[in-house]
Amino acid sequence: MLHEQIATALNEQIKLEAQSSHTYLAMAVWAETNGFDGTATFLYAQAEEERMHMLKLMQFVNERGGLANVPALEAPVETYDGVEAIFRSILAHETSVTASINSVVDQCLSIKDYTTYNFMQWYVAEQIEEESMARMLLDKLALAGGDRGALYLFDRDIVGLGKESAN
Ligand code: OFO
Repeated sequence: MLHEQIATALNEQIKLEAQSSHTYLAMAVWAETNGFDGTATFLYAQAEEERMHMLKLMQFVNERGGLANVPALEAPVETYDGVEAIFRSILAHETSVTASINSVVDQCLSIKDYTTYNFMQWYVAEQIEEESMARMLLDKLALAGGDRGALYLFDRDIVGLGKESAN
């Protein structure tokens, strides 16, 4: 049976993953309607991935005798100053998701819930990947320096990265 404190922490994480999916979806819509079709494809795939992160947590909570909450979500930001602004926002967001996951892991250790601790290691590894992907894309955008031709290539090349990360 899931400890109440852990059930609460996991439900908060479920909400955060759902909010992430929602946020990526709004970013994808912005990209698609502003001529960045490759970036939109990448972001739609990220939105799906975040939904999968949410579902995996929900199933774990339910399987361990808890009750997964289907969360109410906040309306995401819908307008962005450009692709770089999107990836800056993604990095800040993913950094906060990592902090939240670390907090769940801390709580698991403090109450000796080693099963959830083990389960959460998948999320710990996933966050390393998500943060490093955002940093790598920001580095590429910094190199592009706002040049239209370079941005065109960025938008073309990001499609493959989205497929790689959607596992
Ligand atoms: Fe679920 O990893 Fe991003 O938020």
